Amino acid sequence: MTKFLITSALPYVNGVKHLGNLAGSLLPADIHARFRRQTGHEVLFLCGTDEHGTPAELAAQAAGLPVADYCARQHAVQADIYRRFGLSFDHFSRTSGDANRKLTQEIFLALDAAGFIESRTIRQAYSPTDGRFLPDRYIVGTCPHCASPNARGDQCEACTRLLDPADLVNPYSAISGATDIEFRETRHLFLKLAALEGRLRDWLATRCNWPPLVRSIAQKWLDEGLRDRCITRDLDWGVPVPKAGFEDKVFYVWFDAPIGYIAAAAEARDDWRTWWQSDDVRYLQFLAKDNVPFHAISFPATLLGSGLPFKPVDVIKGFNWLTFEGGKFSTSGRRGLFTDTALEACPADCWRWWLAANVPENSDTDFTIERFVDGVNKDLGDVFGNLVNRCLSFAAARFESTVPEPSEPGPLERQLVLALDARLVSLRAHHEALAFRKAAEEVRSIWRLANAYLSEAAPWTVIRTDRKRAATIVHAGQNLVRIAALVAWPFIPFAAKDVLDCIGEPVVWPTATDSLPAGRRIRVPPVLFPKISAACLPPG
Ligand code: B3M
Ligand code: ZN
Repeated sequence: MTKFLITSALPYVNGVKHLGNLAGSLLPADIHARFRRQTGHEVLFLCGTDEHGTPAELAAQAAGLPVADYCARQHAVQADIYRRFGLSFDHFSRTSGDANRKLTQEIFLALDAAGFIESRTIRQAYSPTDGRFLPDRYIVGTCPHCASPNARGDQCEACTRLLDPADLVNPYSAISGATDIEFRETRHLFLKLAALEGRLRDWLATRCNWPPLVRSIAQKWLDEGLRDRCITRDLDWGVPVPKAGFEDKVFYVWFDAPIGYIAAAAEARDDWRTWWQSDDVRYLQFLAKDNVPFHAISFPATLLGSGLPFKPVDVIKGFNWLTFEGGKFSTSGRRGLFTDTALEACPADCWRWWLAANVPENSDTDFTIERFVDGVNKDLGDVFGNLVNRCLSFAAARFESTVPEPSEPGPLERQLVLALDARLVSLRAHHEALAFRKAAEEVRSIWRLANAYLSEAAPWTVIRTDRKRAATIVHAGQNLVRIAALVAWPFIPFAAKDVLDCIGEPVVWPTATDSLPAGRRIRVPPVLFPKISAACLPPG
């Protein structure tokens, strides 16, 4: 048994997240956490809301609420949505909590003592109209790299490059729209990333098993040379900087947010140090590609430089973008489908299945209502739902709602076990390799295999002449229903659990030869996946 520490990127607290956010970190992390639990491992699965920084302040302002109240409210809204999506976090934390403040300050002090923090005078964007400095998202302009007109002071969303406000062309204030931006001198603290480059390279060299998307982004960063990063901001909301002369500043949100992973563990478990400080834990992070630089470079550098015994990540699984009907999802522009409205339109399992089976793993993937409706109706309705219903209903009608006593298996059953065995081995390998699309494909193949067996063995015909043989087939069919539900469980936990409850089975990892005890009473679930149509879905 290995211990698995699994984290999903912490969604910004502002606003309800869209399906792209779900597909690009939260959902795959949950599927993996479920798979690891199902195969008998100890798992600590953590997430939380990222509550500091300018996104939270700007959204609170727009909502007319004090930022602390706004964050508390939005945290609860997001936590509830994720619960309804079946995301099985062991803890859903908040980066504005005490644990994160203490840990962030402790790690900063250790970095400072080790000589990796430097105070520098910089020129910062200042708006006389607003009477304040404009860090990060408070300033907007044209990206110097890709010419996108909506680049923010900290990062260009279009090309994902990290920016300094001074890089922006034609900058203006996000508060007032004022263009009279000046650059004034002020003192800030920097994390000396350049001085940590050697250590980071050595550490990254031990991570050669990372998926190519993440490795190439990390490598590109290293090859371009690391620039020291300013980790303080002129804001009120955030973790206070524990250093003389900086009392009126807070840490940059990207400094404290990943430390939130450690804080979440500290809040969740008394033995949290064993999760963060021991070698028998495998630590996996799930995140979208724009978050890779922070997780592969700056957060590991922070931990390595601190000299504190926190374990940097073992594997980062990064995702490309999910697009919506040919364009970008946009939270600010409310373009696309959002997690709250999605749940009103269709059960969580439908979204989970489609998004996992089409997860933007090797390239960007386009969500369209048509592809979604078609995929859900086929895979969940025609294949999985149909398998469960026709098999269990037949057993109910002809075998008094019990598991019949089987007789000797025939050639069909022997072939079936061999085929299933191979598929289960490959499914497990895909899960272990974090290959989500392939894992979903394999699940679909197992469902198809089960349906093909039933169609070929045709118990409804056989029973007219040979009840004993029909009993063997129905028994094999019920075993198949069990396996079909068990392999489905990480993907569609609600429906899978309903089916397992009907046949009286717990969640475990199946083998091809497992067999339900004859005589057990079973129930037939209602139609698992009634057909959906585009008409029930919001237009986005
Ligand atoms: N909140 C960005 C995002 O939601 C950021 C992730 C933090 S992970 C420590 O995409
Ligand atoms: Zn750009």
